This record gives sequence, C-alpha cells and structure tokens, in this order.
Amino acid sequence: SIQINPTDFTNLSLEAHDDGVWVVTLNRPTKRNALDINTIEELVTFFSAAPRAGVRAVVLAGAGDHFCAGLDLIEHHDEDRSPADFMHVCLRWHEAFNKMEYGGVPIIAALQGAVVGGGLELASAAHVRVMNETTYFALPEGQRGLFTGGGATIRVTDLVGKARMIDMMLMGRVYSGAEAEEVGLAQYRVEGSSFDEALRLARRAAENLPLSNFAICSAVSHMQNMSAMDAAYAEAVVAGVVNTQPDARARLAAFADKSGARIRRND
Ligand code: 1HE
Repeated sequence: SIQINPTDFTNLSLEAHDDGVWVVTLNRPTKRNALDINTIEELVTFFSAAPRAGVRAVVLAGAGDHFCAGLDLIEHHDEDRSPADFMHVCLRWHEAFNKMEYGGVPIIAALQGAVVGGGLELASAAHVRVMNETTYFALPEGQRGLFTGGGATIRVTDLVGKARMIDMMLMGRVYSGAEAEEVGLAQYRVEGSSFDEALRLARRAAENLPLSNFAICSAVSHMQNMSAMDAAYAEAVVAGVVNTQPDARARLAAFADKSGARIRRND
C-alpha cells in the first residue's frame, strides 16, 4: 500500500476519515472550480493512488456555490493552444477520469449549483451523483464554439442517451430538479445538503468489502466495452475471485445462522 499526503495538493483539498472515506474537494471557489491543468494533474495523482492507499470510498465535492464550471476557459484562452497541445490536455482529462471510473474505489459526487461542461464530464466519471435544489446540468460547449473533450460523448450519453446528449449540446439545454433526476443525470435528489447525503452514501459503500467494491466500480465499466460473450466470461472470472474471498465467509456464515440482515421492502 502507498501513502497519499494531503499537503502535496493545492487545488484539491483532501480529508481522510477513520472509516476510510476520503473527501476530495475542488478548491478554487473564486474560479467556480474551473478545471485548469493543475487540478487535472492532482485528480490524476489522487485517483491513481487511491486504490492502493486504502481509500474505501470518496466524496467528490466542490467548494462554494457551484460544483464545477468545466474547462478553465481563461487558461485555455491565455495559452492559445495548438491542436496538438489541446489534444494532450484532453488526454490528461481522460487519464484522470478513467482512473476514477475504472479505479475500483466508489466515488460519490456531491453536486450543487453549476455542473456544466467539463464539470458534468467530471461528475459523470463518478459512480453515484447526488443533486439538490440548486444543482443544474448543462453542456455549454456549443455556444462557446467548443466541443466536449473530457468524455461527455461517452459518459453523458451513457447517462441520458444519445438524443438528449445531442440536444443538450446543440441547444445549451439546462436540466435541474426532478427532470434532471428523471433523465438520469443524478441518482439521488435531496433538499438541503447534497454533501451530507453523499457522505452518508460513501459511508454505506465503505462498509462493503473492498474487493467487492473494486469489482463493482471497475468490472461493470470494463464489461461495457466488451462483447457480450467476453463480458460474460470476464464476469465469471471476477465472480470466481470475489465470491470466494476469505473475508466474505463471515458474512455468509451470518446469513446461514440467521443473524445476517434480511432484505426487506422500504415501506
Ligand atoms: C471561470 C470559469 C471557467 C467561472 N473558466 N474561469 N463551461 C462554461 O461555459 C461555464 C462558464 N462559467 C459560467 O457560466 C459561470 O461562471 C458560472 C455559472 C459557473 C458561475 O457564475 P457566477 O455568476 O457565479 O460567476 P462568474 O462571475 O461568471 O465567475 C466568477 C469567476 O470565476 C470569474 O473570475 P474573476 O477572476 O473574474 O472573478 C470567472 O472568470 C471565473 N470562472 N467559470 C475560467 N469555466 C475538455 S473540454 C471541456 C469543455 C468545457 O468544459 S467548456 C466550459 C464550459
């Protein structure tokens, strides 16, 4: 296992809890947490290390009233990038977001205010999204003469479907409230603190065995990229490893001796 040192980070603030839940906060509220190069590099660093550093679940949050305003447009403007330069910027975004999606550590995004452009790309690389009454989602790239470069064509399309994704980009359509939840942009919608709800969910996920969470938060995404035949094969291999893990024996024994919780309806 390896160590993550919070003092190595400037654009992210990191807080480790005793139960293995880490709170990772985008910490440039005066810039509405716009994603500059340094923030992306810190996301790469953290999420590359997290699976080997005993991180059991992550709450991904944004400081201030807005989760994230997307690509740092001022940096992009000032740098006056060449096509090759910007391609490499996008590849670093993919590096960060792939480490998140495929890393095997559950990531719960706590969303408030703007979740726009690259901010939505970031949120869609988390495994669970929590919104509140202030949260709104949009892809303003079209209006700004831009295109998505951080995986929205894949991940936002997976969330809402192709027709809605294209509509969001063409029209700058903004989703909020119940409608945003219904189209699949968030799985949880609360009144009040999305952070508190995300933390509750992260703690719950952290109670699962790490190897189960690893499979859930990496295998499902990998399998989506495979043929059905290969996915079924990979699923059998993953289940072979996970479902025979020694740590699961106590949980199975508790079911067998009837001390383990039964699954009941909520009402
Ligand atoms: C920024 C950015 C940014 C704010 N890059 N600096 N994303 C967008 O098109 C969203 C652009 N941002 C906005 O629409 C608004 O800023 C917000 C709705 C997010 C917030 O509004 P508001 O009124 O609270 O703040 P503001 O006055 O607009 O901005 C406050 C400061 O944040 C200001 O800086 P200041 O130094 O003048 O105080 C803004 O410049 C700064 N700021 N957003 C840089 N995005 C891999 S491709 C991905 C493609 C994309 O993501 S395109 C970007 C889409």
